[in-house]
Amino acid sequence: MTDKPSRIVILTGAGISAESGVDTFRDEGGIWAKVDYRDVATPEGFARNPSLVHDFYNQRRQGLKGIQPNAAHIALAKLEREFSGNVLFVTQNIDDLHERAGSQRLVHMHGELARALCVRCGTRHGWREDMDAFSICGACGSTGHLRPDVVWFGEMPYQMERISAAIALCDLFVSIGTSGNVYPAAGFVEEAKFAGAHTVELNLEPSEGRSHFAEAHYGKATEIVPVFVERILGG
Ligand code: BV8
Repeated sequence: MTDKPSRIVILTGAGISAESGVDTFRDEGGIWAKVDYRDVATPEGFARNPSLVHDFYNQRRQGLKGIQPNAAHIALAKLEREFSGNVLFVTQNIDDLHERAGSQRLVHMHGELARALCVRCGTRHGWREDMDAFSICGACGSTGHLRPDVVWFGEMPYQMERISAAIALCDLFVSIGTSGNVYPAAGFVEEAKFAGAHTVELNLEPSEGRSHFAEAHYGKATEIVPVFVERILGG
């Protein structure tokens, strides 16, 4: 990275929350090693067995109570506060660690664990307790129409136009803690390259998309992300 960037887009995945104690998906012993994503992270799976899906997300939502943001989340929030240019965080994660670390310009492209979506009236609202087929929508009062406000496989991620517009204008694209398996997020690095941005991967190990990045640093997010942020702030 030669000159000081002015517009940064930062994509994060499960790896940035790993050191906070949140399971990743595809590492050894990860979430998809314990449960079939087709059963719990697709609309078809929810239609087939809603209580299995509610249990899957209730467990993960309860887990939010015992975790804290780590040094990587905190460094990114510092970058947003102190950087003179423009930063947008795009996370695939559905935990709330970025916002709890202080990040504000944040897009949860795969939704949020601590929110509910009513399929009857379309309202989205905060939801931190267990959810089941008898949960009542606070907006329309109906029962049995709530689902977790997360984006399942086969569903359109949130705020894609805003994300693509930011990538088209960025001069630095950083990918942190993602295996680069899931689209359209995994394709963002190529959009950034096309826009002429410098592209950087910060991960524990090379991802599926490693060949697309101009620069890469491998190690634990709590170690390499603060160093990278200081380099950007230091100029
Ligand atoms: C869609 C939310 C279209 C719920 C999730 C091509 C183009 C477009 C779509 C597709 C395509 N090819 C295939 C598709 C379909 C599909 C897809 O990508 N499938 C894959 C499996 C091939 N994509 C979709 O279905 C998407 N929707 O395309 O819609 C459309 C168009 C029109 C109209 C309607 C629809 C929706 C995808 C979203 C699915 N939802 N989750 C939930 O969380 O339960 S995906 C799930 O994977 C999570 O969101 C997760 O964030 C995401 C990505 O995983 P990662 O974050 O990367 O986690 P992973 O474990 O894989 O990797 C962790 C990494 O961290 C590792 O590399 C590891 O080394 C590293 N790490 C570990 N520890 C550390 C660390 N790094 C640093 N420090 C550490 N300590």
